[in-house]
Amino acid sequence: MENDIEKFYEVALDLVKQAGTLIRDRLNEKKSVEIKSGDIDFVTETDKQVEQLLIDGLSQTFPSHNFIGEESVAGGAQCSLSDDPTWIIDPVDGTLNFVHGFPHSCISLGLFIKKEPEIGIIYNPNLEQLFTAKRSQGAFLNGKRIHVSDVTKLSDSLIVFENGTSRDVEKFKVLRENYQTLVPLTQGMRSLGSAALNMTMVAMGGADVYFEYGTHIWDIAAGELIVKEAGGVFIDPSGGDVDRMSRRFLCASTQSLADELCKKLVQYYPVPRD
Ligand code: LIP
Repeated sequence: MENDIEKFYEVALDLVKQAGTLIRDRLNEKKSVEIKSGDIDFVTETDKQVEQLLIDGLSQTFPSHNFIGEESVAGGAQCSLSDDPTWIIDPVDGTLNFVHGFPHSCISLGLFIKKEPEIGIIYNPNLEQLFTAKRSQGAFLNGKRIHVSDVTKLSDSLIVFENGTSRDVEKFKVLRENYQTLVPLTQGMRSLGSAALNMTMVAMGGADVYFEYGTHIWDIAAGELIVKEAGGVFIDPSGGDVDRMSRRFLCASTQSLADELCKKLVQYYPVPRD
């Protein structure tokens, strides 16, 4: 099994680096943008080409593997996780950033086997940041081991807070209430506009906690393993186990910080689920 994981990882990493050139070379080009689910949920030709490059390359080498890709699902493909090896792909996480030429967008690629994460790769080709993890083997940034911070209290924390792409009135009431609660309780709030890159900030100890309502399984699939392998926690925003299809999660440097935040949050349950 270990040899298989190594082979899966090597093939995937090579494809991610190839696909990354498409994002890097086009960051400052004019882009044709389509609106997906309304508001500011955009998709570009690059999103689709990156996803196709990854699926074609992986299925050629591993024909029995399954896929959950953001743009394939948007095109009507199934979004269901079986026990079989399944690659979960966000081809350009931070698409709005990419459209604007704001260099915080990345490829997020996770491999799940028996519904558990085995490989996580998050690559921002604009800034040459490559975050990787294999289960039980640690988390890395450009080959250097990373670890979450040791922050245990909200009053010592830098928190990541995203508005997301929807402009749903009910969701914004909850966001506004949580924002007003958390600003005075924390040292600062940040937002990169990419769930995957936000998760890598927690994994490398640059931020201490990040939660979001409205993400999809492809936003978080690689980041889950990278945060866990860096020593962090990955839970539901109300505490307890994450339902990966629920479109809500929280990751943090420590359980005590996560627990303190959960107690302060007004909860929101996105529909539909993934
Ligand atoms: C993005 C997420 C981000 C969220 C945005 C958007 P995309 O993914 O990574 O966390 O706040 O609304 O969903 O659409 O750029 O792949």
